[in-house]
Amino acid sequence: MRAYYFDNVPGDQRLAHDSGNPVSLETLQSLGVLHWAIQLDEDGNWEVEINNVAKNRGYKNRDTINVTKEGLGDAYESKIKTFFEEHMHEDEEIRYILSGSGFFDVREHPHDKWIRIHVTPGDLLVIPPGIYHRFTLDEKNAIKALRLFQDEPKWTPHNRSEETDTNPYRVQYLKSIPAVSASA
Ligand code: KMT
Ligand code: NI
Repeated sequence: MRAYYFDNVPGDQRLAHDSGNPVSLETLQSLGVLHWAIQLDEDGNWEVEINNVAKNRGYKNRDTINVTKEGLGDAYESKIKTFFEEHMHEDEEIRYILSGSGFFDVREHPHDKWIRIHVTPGDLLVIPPGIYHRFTLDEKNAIKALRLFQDEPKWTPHNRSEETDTNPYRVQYLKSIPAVSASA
C-alpha cells in the first residue's frame, strides 16, 4: 500500500497521478481508513489472519470480485464508471487484495483533497461508512479482491450531492473524525 495526494491533473484515471506528496498511515487513520498488510502465501496462511480480523470486527460474510473484462463481462464498462463516481456507503467497504492492483481515492476532510491509495496483493483496506471515495483500476487493468461484510451486503453507492451531504451516515462520519486532520 502506498498513499499520496492525487495531482488533480486531468487525464486517464488509471495513471498514477502522483503529486509527489506522500500521505501517512496516521493521516489515513485520522480519516477512519484502516489498513493491514497480510502476507499472501501458497499455504493459505493469509486465510487464518483474515479469519481473525473478520472475527474481531464481526465480518460474517465474504465473496470474491474479479475486476477485469473477463470477470465482469457485459457489466464491465458501466461498473468501471460507477466505481469511479464519487460516492459513500452506509456500511464499511472492506477489501483484501488477492491479485492485481488498483487505486482507491478517498476525500480528506475538511479541505476535500483526494488521497490516492495504491493497493496490491496482501493489502486489507477498510473504508468507513460516510467517507466520500472512488475506485479505479490502474494501467494493469486487473484486480481480484475478497469483499468482506458484516451482514447482508449493501453495496448501494450514494453519489455525492447536497442530499447525500445530509445522509445520517455522512453526518455521523464527520462527527467521528477530528475537526482538523493531522496534516492540515
Ligand atoms: C468497489 O466497490 O469500489 C469495488 O469493489 C472496487 C473493486 S474491489 C478492489
Ligand atoms: Ni464504494
